Amino acid sequence: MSELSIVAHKMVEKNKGILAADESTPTCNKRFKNLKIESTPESRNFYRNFLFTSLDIEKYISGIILFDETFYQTELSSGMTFPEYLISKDILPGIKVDKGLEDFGSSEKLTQGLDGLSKRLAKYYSLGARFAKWRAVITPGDGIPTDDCILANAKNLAKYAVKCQQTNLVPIVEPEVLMDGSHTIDDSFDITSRTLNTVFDQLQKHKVNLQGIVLKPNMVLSGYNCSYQADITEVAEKTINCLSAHVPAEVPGIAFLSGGQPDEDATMHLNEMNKYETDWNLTFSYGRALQQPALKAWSGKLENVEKAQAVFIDTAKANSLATAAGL
Ligand code: 5MM
Repeated sequence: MSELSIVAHKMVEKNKGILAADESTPTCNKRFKNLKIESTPESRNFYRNFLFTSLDIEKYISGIILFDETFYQTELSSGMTFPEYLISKDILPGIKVDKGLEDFGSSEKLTQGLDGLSKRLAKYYSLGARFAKWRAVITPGDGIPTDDCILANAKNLAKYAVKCQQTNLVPIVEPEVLMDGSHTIDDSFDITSRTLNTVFDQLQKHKVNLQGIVLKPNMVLSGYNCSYQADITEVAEKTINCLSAHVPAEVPGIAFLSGGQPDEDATMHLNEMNKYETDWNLTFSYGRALQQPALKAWSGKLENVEKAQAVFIDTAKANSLATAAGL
């Protein structure tokens, strides 16, 4: 097996999943502000430090996606950089490398970040990163998403994936169909199908080695404002059917994003999907669904850190069990 394939398999290993801790500074500011926590480089370092040093984290977490600022920050008791510290715990360090969203027409988005990407990837690899992440955003709505927007995002994802693999970094390919909106679960199914179809077509056209990627898709859900909310079994069935129709068997694993679902729903959907026989390992790459309970338990107070770490580990453990339908 190639280095890429070995790392990709390790990222989606059974009983483990990925912690998405790659919130950009504006997103982190927003999450902190909701709980009246001051957001400074020091408070963000402190928060990531206590999450990553939670007892037994390595039993449940295979890899952590970092934002550039965090990549250069340090584990506070050893002074090691976070990538060095994670490697010492046998957790793979990853890095978000897209540069965010730009308008595409009046109501859609195109992810940016290809300029200078190869150079940035080589630097991150030399400092310990073993995988990268690029998120494309597809917006359901009136007359959208357009085929043009899906194609433009898929091309950028494929170009990013090629550059990652040239640098021996496993690309997480993240085409996110947003869950906000009043679209039905069948709309979500159709849009996710169109998106995955175009993404894999572009990955194949660009000759991306599919054994050396991890797919990070949305689940197929009812839009949050839709009057009919599909239950856990329907979400699992429709998501599996959608993925089975579009994701080639060579892909080692699928690590879902949580997309703002209630934490327990994200866990139970993953658990239900793992009752199916699939070609790929199914795990999590959650941001909010893994962090929200711990962030709330901490609320910026020193005396709450131990409790917040315990809450984080409970959440990680529940999701680890869900990767084997163990709940
Ligand atoms: C969709 O967001 C990704 C997964 O997080 P959720 O499980 O909460 O949906 C997440 O990795 C996201 O891409 C990062 O937090 C970076 O987001 P921003 O908006 O700061 O680029």
